[in-house]
Amino acid sequence: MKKQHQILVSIGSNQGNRLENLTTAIALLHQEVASVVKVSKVYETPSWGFESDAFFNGILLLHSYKSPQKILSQLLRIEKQMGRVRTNEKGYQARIIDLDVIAYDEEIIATESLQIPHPQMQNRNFVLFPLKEVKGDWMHPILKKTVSELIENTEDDSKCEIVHSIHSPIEKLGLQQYNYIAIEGNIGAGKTTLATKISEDCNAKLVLERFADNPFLPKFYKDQNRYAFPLEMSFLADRYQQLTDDLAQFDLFKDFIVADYHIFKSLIFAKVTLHEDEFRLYKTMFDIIHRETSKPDLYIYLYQNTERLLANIKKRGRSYEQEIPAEYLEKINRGYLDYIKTQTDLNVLVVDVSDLDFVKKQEDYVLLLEKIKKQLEKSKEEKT
Ligand code: PH2
Ligand code: MG
Ligand code: MG
Repeated sequence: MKKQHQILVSIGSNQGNRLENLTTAIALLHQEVASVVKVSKVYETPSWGFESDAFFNGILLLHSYKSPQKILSQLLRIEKQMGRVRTNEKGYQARIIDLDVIAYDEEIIATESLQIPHPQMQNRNFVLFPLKEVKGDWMHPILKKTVSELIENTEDDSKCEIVHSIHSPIEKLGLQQYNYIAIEGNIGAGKTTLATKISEDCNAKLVLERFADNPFLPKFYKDQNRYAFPLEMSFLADRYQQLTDDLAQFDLFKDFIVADYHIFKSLIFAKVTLHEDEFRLYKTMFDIIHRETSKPDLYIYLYQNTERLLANIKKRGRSYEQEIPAEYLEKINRGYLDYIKTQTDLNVLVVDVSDLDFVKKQEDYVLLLEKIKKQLEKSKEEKT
């Protein structure tokens, strides 16, 4: 999967309740445009380049798959939505909100409607100071200078003082206080996509199943009777090894772990694919092994209707998956739901994602994050 783009946006206001204008814009951006991952402190600074009231300024780090043009047009829409009117007068005007794209990864874009990096950024303390906080390692792709070097070299001597601090919508979710979230779901439900996005946005360590390495999988889809048992055993061995390694290896620079599977997946699939006597043997082995693995703080089951599962499988195009029949997917779904019903001390969140698109629609992604937050808080309250 492609990584999301990192977009740096400058935010400013010098009319009305300036702090409220910034927080409103941040909330709207996160809800409708892209994940607002980091927010700098709020700086107060005299109007630069024109006579007007002092500004509140800051820098935001956004994560998104969207193009720079798309981001720009959505920023302009939010400015409008908040009541900004652009006049035909020459020069800068006082404004309740201004949202500018400063950088899009380290790309250079020069079109009539969009210039990236922002052509004035190196001349503005109110951009450089907060930028250093949010992404100090960013390198200007034309000037070939780091943010610190741009600050050393700037001719701007205007005052730029920290006056407030605000948390980013991602920080406000509070996921940092947990250890381990497992995302589950049927084949093609979107587990890996969601786990990857959450890990990027929330600074989590990502644990992905190494499905592609399993030599029995293509054989199994051709001859289930012959290959189900070695397939399930090798999956179990692999998942156990990976989870015990990855969950034990604490990463100092990450806030928690997000995985696109849970060890019990093995048992759920084995129950569907194995004969009864084989399953009994398998279950004995499983019970010995799984005791050693730690339990997630939250187990998310992404429910997706069969039609969309089949469409997703087709779209990702793994050749050996193309013949999977709808009945098989329905059995697996049943297996998951039966398992979930019996888990009284597992913190489970079932989300029907059939009508959601958490990659293309930011609102859908935010909805999912809010559900995750609520479920984690609920279980925390129940424990105390
Ligand atoms: N934006 C401008 C022009 N001048 N001065 C400050 N202090 N802050 C701004 O955001 C700002 C400015 C054009 O967009
Ligand atoms: Mg501007
Ligand atoms: Mg602008």
